[in-house]
Amino acid sequence: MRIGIVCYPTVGGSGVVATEVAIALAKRGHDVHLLSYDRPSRLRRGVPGLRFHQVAVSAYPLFRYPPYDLALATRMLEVREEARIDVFHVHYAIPHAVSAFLARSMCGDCLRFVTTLHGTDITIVGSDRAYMRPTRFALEQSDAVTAVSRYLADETQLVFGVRKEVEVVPNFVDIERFRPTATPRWHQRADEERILVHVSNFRPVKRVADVVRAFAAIQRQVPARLLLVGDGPDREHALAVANDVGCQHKVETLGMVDNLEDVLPQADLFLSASETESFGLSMLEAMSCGVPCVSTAVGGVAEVLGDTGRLVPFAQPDVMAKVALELLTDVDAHTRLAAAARARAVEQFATERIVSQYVAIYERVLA
Ligand code: GMT
Repeated sequence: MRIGIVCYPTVGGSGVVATEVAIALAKRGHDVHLLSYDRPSRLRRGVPGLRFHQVAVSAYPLFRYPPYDLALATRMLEVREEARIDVFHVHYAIPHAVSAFLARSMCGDCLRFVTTLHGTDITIVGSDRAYMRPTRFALEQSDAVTAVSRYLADETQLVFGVRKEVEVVPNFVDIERFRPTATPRWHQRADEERILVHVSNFRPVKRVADVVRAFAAIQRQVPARLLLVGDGPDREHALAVANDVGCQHKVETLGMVDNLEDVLPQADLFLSASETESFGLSMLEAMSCGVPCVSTAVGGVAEVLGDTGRLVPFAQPDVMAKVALELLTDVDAHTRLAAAARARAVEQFATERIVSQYVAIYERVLA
């Protein structure tokens, strides 16, 4: 098939998933075209069968808000004509699904599109009334709509009242790239230092300060270090909290890293304190490396972790610390959970298994 993938190029979340879908499809021999306003961070150069098309938006002085959605619709049509695209797969509804609908209307119903919902396009942005009606309309016009968890599919029906079926196609992980290494666990090291890790885009919804507060309580009980991976608006706040609670010397900020697969296996535990999380891709990547997760019980996280992690109430870092300490002081329980996390990632969320579900949807839409 000739497939167009549309996404945001940002680190984390929908852009990562869309890029990995594009790479996996190209590896299967499909002709894949990726459209975005910048080259996605996970797009390694030179993937055979995969071409990147930049969407350029002109910034005339008159435009306080350059109309990206129009530029994208035009680019989709251009790429469709040039590469004879069979089907577009747009990741993140706003504005991508609306642009796809516009492109289809402009060419007299010449293209099919599948929309994948990732989370904040429904849970936060979607409930902003300014975006509500066009998003609902574009979802209903999509040839198929998928969501990355049952939670998000249900939320979409609830918030938007869409009549269309929302199919669940979970996110996936490259189990060869994200795999356990021979790095010794804390109980095999002389210093017994527990390594905790948090990966996110440091947006307020991630509540990174709660991760730091939980860590502060943990490191008062056992030797520990916290690795903060990623960057975003709340980074300074999280570091200020580390200062306030006196654990700043145990917190290491790694910023954006290209080699997450080398960092995650070093950790003994992953902490996530999000207010909402439709899936939690970084947690799946940690699981695949054999790293158990302790997360707030929000959104679709339970669907990802199953019984291989621990869920704690939202905004209660002390409870998170207590649960984390139980695992970080019980070698048997930790070893069992680490193995179960890896097994679940391999059995339920391996790339091939999930990408096949997308291919089946493209085929159905084109039939
Ligand atoms: O909030 C983010 O981290 C970014 C956002 C996105 O769409 O780029 O992430 C959402 O999509 C990810 C990939 O499907 C999910 O793993 C995240 O759970 C989801 N974020 C939220 O629901 C807050």
